[in-house]
Amino acid sequence: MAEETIFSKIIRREIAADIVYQDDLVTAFRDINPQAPTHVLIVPNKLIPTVNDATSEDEPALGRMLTVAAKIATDEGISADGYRLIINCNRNGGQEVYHIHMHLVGGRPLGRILGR
Ligand code: DGP
Repeated sequence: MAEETIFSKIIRREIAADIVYQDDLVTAFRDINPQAPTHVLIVPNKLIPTVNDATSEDEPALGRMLTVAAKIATDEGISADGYRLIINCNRNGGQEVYHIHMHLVGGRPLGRILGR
């Protein structure tokens, strides 16, 4: 069994977070250290540590993460100008919290995909 992270406690509302969306499969909440005017994390309610651990059974939740991202972008008023969705995986990907999460970042021009 993978070890729970702080995100499981946020999903269960045991610790505070600014939750902007939640349903049976996913939860979305504002990043504690925002990198742009909009910075929301979208996570599966089920603990899946990394993209490497995702299985075909997880596809409904993983697909929901994308459609919820689009909904939140619309709610935030950034869908027309655009935004970026990022999932980091393991050390070289810069993953810090081992519960899959998609960063939804926008509200300003983000430049090229990889900073140097
Ligand atoms: P990553 O590097 O992709 O694993 O990003 C982890 C993100 O999680 C990072 O941008 C900060 C955010 N984060 C970490 N702990 C908390 C927390 O307790 N609450 C919230 N809202 N965000 C957190």
